[in-house]
Amino acid sequence: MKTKLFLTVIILSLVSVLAFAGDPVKETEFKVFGNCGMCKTRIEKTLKIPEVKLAKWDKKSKMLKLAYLPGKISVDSLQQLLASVGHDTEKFKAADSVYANLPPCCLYRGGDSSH
Ligand SMILES: [Cu+2]
Repeated sequence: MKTKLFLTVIILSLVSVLAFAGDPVKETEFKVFGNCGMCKTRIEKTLKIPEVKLAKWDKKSKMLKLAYLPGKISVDSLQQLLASVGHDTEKFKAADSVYANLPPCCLYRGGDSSH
């Protein structure tokens, strides 16, 4: 009786440890609009969070390569995070007020500015 309870406890704790250790890392990539090396730094710095294991943005292709924990954060949240620091994605646009505060070299929208 006692042994059975003990075994159950062991099994349950093993299961939870495995579930934790097995938190899967998923790789993905999506487009993030930006211009220069400063954009790269900003984009990659913004994603220095525990839920993201790797973030690499390519200036030429504008593609962001990501390794993240889908159990902890969604791609939408990550894209919203980037929009919140001024970088459009195909799904989320940065607020004009945030975009306007970027350094001139980072203004990637070109042509559609109102000044
Ligand atoms: Cu820039």
